[in-house]
Amino acid sequence: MVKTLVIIKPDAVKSKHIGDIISIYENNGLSIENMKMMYANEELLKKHYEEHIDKSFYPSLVEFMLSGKIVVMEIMGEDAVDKVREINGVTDSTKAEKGTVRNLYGSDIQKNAVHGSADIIDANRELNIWFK
Ligand code: IDP
Ligand code: MG
Repeated sequence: MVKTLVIIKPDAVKSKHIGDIISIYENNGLSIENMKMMYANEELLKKHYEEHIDKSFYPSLVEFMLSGKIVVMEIMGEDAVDKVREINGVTDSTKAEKGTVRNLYGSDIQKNAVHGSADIIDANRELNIWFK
């Protein structure tokens, strides 16, 4: 059993798909271990997205992530990190495989409905940021 971090982003919260998205994880055998709804802030986002700080899309990404409430979840299960990434689909919603969360509820490469940790090291790092 491993743990991973999922964030339901402001686009999917605004479009009222929190329940739909949580159901997809649960129906795939994953468990919601902890969950909270909140506004992000620049300090948390800077830590969370540290690998992207120098990218050209970073300011716009921060603006998007601050544009509404988010739902932050600790999700547990066998192979949960990779399973969530598979369920979420690729970063660009327009290229995400049919039936994935990003295909169903995302709009583009930025407004892509959900975040899922990249690997186990990142999952632990991110869980410590959002649930410390
Ligand atoms: P991931 O969320 O699939 O792991 P990352 O490359 O880690 O994708 O990027 C983090 C987030 O930054 C993405 O989920 C997306 O919201 C945003 N993003 C990534 N690449 C771009 C881009 O080229 N333009 C605008 N936003 C981007
Ligand atoms: Mg990433």
